[in-house]
Amino acid sequence: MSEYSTIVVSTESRVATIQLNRPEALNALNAEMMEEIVTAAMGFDADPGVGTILITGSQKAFAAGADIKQMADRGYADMYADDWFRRWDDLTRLRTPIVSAVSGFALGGGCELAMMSDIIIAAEGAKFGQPEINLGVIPGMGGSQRLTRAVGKAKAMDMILTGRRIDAAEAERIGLVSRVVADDQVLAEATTVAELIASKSKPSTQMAKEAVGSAFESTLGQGLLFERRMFHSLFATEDQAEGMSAFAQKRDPVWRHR
Ligand code: CO8
Repeated sequence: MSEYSTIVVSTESRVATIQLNRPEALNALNAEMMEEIVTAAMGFDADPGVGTILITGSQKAFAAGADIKQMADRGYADMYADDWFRRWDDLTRLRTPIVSAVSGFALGGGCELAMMSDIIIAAEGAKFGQPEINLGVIPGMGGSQRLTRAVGKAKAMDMILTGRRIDAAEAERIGLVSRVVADDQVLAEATTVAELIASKSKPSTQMAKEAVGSAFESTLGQGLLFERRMFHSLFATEDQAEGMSAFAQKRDPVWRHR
């Protein structure tokens, strides 16, 4: 029996999959699910047999938001005391690349969870939105910050102030998602991407993720220095020597560290 009740996990070909599994609530993210997602992802991050984490939902919903029913009766003191949603910070500190396969609704916390991943592959029918304004609140899992950094002020304000949903085509046009594919291809495409990343040298993929991530956390000067130092440090790895010799010898590299 699975150790989790709100998610289903599996590992194959160095890709660990976390499938959100509360179909009765369109995968609304309650406290238990948040805990399970973060715990599972942290375990995979520490597993040398895992190169990529893949997060997915159902065909109808990636996740329709934080669980409104669980939050409805809470007051300010409860929210502050629990520091509600703080646990998500742990997910964003993982070094393993995270790919999300998004079908159906990715609303509120669902959109924010997708934005915590590194690559979003969307189905043509996917719908993204930050509808919190219609509930008398605002995004609370990073939407005002990550969406604005991803798509800029004009679109972020449009989505967050009006609560308007956007379709996958618009999400790709504004830079929210990496790729859009046919509805029945989303998991296959995301798995292919995840396996490709997992087949590469792990120090390189982890440092690449850290370097791109630092663009969102630092000034340009600090980010450029961080990138350069990471780049230098990769010259301490066998995989740098292997990758560059393989190129010169016109053969595929055989990575030592995956
Ligand atoms: N929370 C709890 N239950 C939900 C949620 C949710 N976010 N979304 C759907 N459900 C439940 C429904 O209540 C329903 O349950 P039941 O059958 O018991 O009535 C079941 O899932 C199926 O949903 P619907 O019948 O509504 O399905 P439809 O296909 O008619 O509609 C929608 C789908 C459009 C996605 C609709 O369910 C909807 O609008 N959901 C809510 C979307 C939303 O507002 N999300 C944002 C939530 S708030 C958030 O994520 C961040 C909060 C930040 C707060 C900051 C605090 C610090």
